[in-house]
Amino acid sequence: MKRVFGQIFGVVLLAGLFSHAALAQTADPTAAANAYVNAPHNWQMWFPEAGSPMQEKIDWLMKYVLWIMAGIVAFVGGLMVYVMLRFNARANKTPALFTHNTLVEVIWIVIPTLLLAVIIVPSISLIYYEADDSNPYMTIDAVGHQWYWEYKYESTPGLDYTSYMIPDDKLQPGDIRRLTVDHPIVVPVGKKIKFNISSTDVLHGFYLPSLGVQRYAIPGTVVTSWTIIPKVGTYYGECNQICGVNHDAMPIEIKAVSMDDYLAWVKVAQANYVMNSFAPNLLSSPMPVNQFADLAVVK
Ligand SMILES: [Cu+2]
Repeated sequence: MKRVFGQIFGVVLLAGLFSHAALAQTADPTAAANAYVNAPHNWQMWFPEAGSPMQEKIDWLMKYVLWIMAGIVAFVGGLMVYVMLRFNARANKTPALFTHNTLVEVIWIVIPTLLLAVIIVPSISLIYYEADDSNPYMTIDAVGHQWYWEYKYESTPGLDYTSYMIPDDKLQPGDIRRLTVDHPIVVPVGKKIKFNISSTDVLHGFYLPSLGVQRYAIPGTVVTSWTIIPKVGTYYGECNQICGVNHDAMPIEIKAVSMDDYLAWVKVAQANYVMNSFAPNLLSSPMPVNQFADLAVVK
């Protein structure tokens, strides 16, 4: 009897393993990214958790300047209270008549200058760090449309698709209202990703707060930014330029996955939703890369 049970158990176990293997083959390659979700939450009081080295540096600079500012506010506030109590008319029946004090004047010029110097050095180095989009592993064109995003993978010919927000009545369990999209950006973890940001109609904003990316999407020109995402997960952003009536309906969802999952996703994406457009005629028009080039020649 025990042997029969053992055989049945073995068969069930094997069947389970095979069905799991079959499932794994058809599963969404980006599913692992759902384990860690970096999205805004209720009563959030601070920046989102940094998801990239750029946002870590921005976080650091923000706190560094905040502490300097808090020190200045405390010092100046305390000084004002002291002056009001110590040097008011009631406490000084016969006022002093001097108008200058060289030492005090030197101090109130030198100390603020030093403060500006200790702020400007890390600020400028961060600006240079942000601007350095050289040697990316891959480049993605992010094109703003009224009102959705289009993503084009320059390294993967033909991989060019649209990304629409999931409307409230179509949300699935686990989706985030006003942030989850039908086709997110998918990138490999730990690789430098460059974004070429543009627009086909009006000003949009390519804004990924947890990655430290914020750039205008401007019709007729290309603005670049970049990111490295070290941790597998899903990150969210939004268009943050008022771009029309559905401005709130063009969020950005970006999934960072392992290189294997990324390559598997590229195959799935190429097969399933290359140019998955709801508005094919809009997308088939070529992007105006530099519509003002002729003007430059006239000048
Ligand atoms: Cu927009």
